[in-house]
Amino acid sequence: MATFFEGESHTFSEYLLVPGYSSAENIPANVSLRTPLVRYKRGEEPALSLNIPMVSAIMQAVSGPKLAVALAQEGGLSFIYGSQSADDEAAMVREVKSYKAGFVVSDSTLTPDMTLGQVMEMKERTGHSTMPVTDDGTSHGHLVGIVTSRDYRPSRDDRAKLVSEFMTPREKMIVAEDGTSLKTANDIIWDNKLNQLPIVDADNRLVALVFRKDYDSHKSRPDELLDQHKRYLVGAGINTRDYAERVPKLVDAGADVLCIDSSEGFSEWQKRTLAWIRENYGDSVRVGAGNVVDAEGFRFLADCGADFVKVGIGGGSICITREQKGIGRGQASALIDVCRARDEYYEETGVYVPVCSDGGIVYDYHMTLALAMGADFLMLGRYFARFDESPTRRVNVNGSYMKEYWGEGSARARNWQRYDLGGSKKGLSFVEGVDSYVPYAGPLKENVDNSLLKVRSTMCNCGALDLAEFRDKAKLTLVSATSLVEGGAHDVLLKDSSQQVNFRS
Ligand code: RVP
Repeated sequence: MATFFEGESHTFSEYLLVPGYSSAENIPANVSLRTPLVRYKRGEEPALSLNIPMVSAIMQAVSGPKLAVALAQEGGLSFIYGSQSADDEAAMVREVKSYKAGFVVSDSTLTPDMTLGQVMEMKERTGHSTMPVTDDGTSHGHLVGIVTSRDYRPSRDDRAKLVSEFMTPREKMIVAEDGTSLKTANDIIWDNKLNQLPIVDADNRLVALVFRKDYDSHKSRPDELLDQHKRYLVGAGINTRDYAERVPKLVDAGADVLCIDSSEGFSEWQKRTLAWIRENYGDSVRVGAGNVVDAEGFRFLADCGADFVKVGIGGGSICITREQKGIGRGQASALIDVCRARDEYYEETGVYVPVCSDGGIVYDYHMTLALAMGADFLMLGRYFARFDESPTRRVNVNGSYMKEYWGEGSARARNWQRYDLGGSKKGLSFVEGVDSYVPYAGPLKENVDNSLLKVRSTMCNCGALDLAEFRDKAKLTLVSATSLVEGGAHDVLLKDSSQQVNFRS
């Protein structure tokens, strides 16, 4: 006879927090969101912690170097996607580790023979109006000029006009040499009333741009997540197939933590992967595993040596695993079960193995609920895909800006290793994810600040000043389908019709 879990499996929207006593101390500014990233023994400090409980999903449409930098600046961490060659993934890790705050590698570079029409299309796609011009159109080509929105008039100029006709040519530009400090670069910007300063090497190759508007923001980043050499922390996804080739390359590139990226982690393949890493690197390489949805799966991976365990099957916004295969579990029930197992494991062994809630976060309050239910940190895909820094295109769909977002199990990503169950057959036999659009939401920083302010504020309502205290004090209640209606605006005619759009954010 099969095992039947008691009760239904629930998701975040079916729960609410009941406030506790808040003292005068309980103000958002006093709340710490610092949280362990990897396992540690009782009485010891974890080798790696996050300053905010957010990591970005191991997905092509989410975690590239740009998002990794932006998130580390806020105190979180990205896992660079593994569904690319090991060399390409390692190059992305290197890009994050070599990033110098304030020096931006151009993602909107032109060639002199491009047209104004192409300039406008690139501006629409990237949202950037400052575009250096290089001989080969790459971000490190020989610098020949620069285009800003002051160089053309979209309403009057011919869209066939060439960049070489309206750019500011190199000889009229002020640039600085590679090696210039951020402080000096900013002095040059101020002294010459510039908006940006290109940095070039001795061979006149473009290295980076320094922007005037970035200066202030670089001065105030209290939570940024840095290693001992003051470089940003970054993670990387691996799979259970090519780890012997991939892991050394990622470690060599400087990845701070790895994570086995799999839709279902309660398997011999994960055990073998973890064992191989321990044999070859001991504890010097940190690696998370998953995904699981119950206590049994958690204990298996914890015993195999996983540094953290990821929870969630089928709850991702782009995921159709439950429909395709009939496996999974409501994210809240899975998380509660696994967090209980983590606490029991800690009691028994004195080893704390952090739990990551992966997928299914739609509203900001879902983050708060997941943390209250016991998650040490959250992995988010859809949330980050909406921001400027995600690697996908921004497109206009019926008058609204959208970003593309596709699942790793979609035909587009072709990440068969994530869904692989061994055997000689390689490739996706059926899809477990979709290709979609999500509403564009602007810069990461503003959104993360806003979401976490809500988390902090709710923690204060529950009388908690850190995440461990929050877990202990949280009181949660299931809500009925009828009271869900009561929770939104109801029985009024909204004046602002935009509040009635169906997209949830
Ligand atoms: P969400 O944040 O709800 O968009 O979910 C992101 C998560 O969905 C990922 O971290 C991953 O676990 C899962 N995923 C990624 N691709 C797919 C798929 O194609 N089925 N699912």
